[in-house]
Amino acid sequence: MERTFAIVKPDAVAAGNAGAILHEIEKAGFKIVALRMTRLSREQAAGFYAVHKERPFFNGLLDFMTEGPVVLMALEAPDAVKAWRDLMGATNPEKAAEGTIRKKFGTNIERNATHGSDAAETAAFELGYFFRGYELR
Ligand code: FUP
Repeated sequence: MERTFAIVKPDAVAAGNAGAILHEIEKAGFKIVALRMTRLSREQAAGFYAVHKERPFFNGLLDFMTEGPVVLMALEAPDAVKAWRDLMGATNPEKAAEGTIRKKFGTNIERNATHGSDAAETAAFELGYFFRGYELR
């Protein structure tokens, strides 16, 4: 078993798609280990996306990620990091495969409905960034 970190981003929550996305996650066989709805501060979002701080899209990404509530989740499944990224589809919804979450619920490369850790080490950092140890037992 492996764990990964997922976010239902502000676009998807505002559009009323959080429930449908959680349903897709459960249908695909993930166990939702921890879940919290919150609105990120700019500081929280900047820390989370620190690897992108030199990128031209960084400020726009922070505007977007703080514009409304998000749903934060710890997901568990065999090979969870890859399985969740496969279910989400490509970063750009226009390039995402049919049937993927970003294809169904995303709008463009920024407003792409969900986040998923890109590696096991990233998942460990991201889970620890948003959840307390006792929430991940
Ligand atoms: P992903 O791992 O699929 O979430 O994609 P990246 O780590 O490359 O990018 C992280 C987030 O930055 C994306 F979800 C959306 C945002 N982004 C942009 O807004 N513009 C870009 O050109 C690339 C990424």
